Amino acid sequence: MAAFIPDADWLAFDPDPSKPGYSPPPGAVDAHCHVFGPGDVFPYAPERKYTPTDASKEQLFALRDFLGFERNVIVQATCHGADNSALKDALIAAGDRARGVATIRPGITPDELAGLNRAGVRGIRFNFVRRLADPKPDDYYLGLVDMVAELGWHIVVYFEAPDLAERWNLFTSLPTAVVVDHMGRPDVTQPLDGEGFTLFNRFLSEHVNAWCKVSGAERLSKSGPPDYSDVVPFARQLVETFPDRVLWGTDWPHPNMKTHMPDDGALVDLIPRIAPTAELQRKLLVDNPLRLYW
Ligand code: 0GY
Repeated sequence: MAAFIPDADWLAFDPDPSKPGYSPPPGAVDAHCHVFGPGDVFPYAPERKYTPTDASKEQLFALRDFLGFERNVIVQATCHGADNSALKDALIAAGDRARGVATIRPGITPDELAGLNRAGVRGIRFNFVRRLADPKPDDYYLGLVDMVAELGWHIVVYFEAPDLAERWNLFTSLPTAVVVDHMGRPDVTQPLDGEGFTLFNRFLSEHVNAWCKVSGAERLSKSGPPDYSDVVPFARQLVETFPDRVLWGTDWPHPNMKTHMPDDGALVDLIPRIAPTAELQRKLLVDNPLRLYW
């Protein structure tokens, strides 16, 4: 019997996605995905805000192969808090085919950091999304930055669009590369040149250490699957304007989806719509993630 019961409204990932029509180039990286548990081996954190269905490393690696990717960047999920054991286990099993982004707290020792580094961790994540984590004052985050910079790691930030203005000073003072999840979660019902997305573009254009993941179509879309047509112009604009600082990921196993569970094959088929040339696709899927993570 499973050690944890998933939330009553939890949507489990699609166990049988379609084969994408689009074939990623050799060396392609799925640069945003997670593992959950399994909870009987790697228990979920007591302070978690959700309890998911288990999503194992074996299932992630099978999806990677099925979709035509060679590598993964596995991001510590908030349901595991700052216990990175499941992440480390997946990274070690994947060998050179995965890198990781951890969650750390003040008081972490140099030995623990070195262990994460050996396993393949190359960054940490600050999560400002209130339904997932309790955001802290800027000083909390700044207290963790030096250790990370010394290791040559970078910082991933996950926030809702309104947080960008509020945390501007923090986000623009980080000394490492800064990678923004899911395009900073734009409101895709607004025009491309609306206030929020304009500010996000300004963040990227004024700060050459800023990167973004053009992922999360299934979360941001109001028009819905399988085309996610309303998200495409936002992602494409970022890919075309900042071709050397964009990453793409499936976001498998799609935590906290409430409207539907995406078909991962359909998500892969978005890639040529947001990165229309072979060169843009190679940068997005191969060159950029390899530069940052390998
Ligand atoms: C994502 C998004 C979500 C969850 C997490 O770490 C997490 O729990 O990132 C979300 O619910 O929006 O990118 O994985």
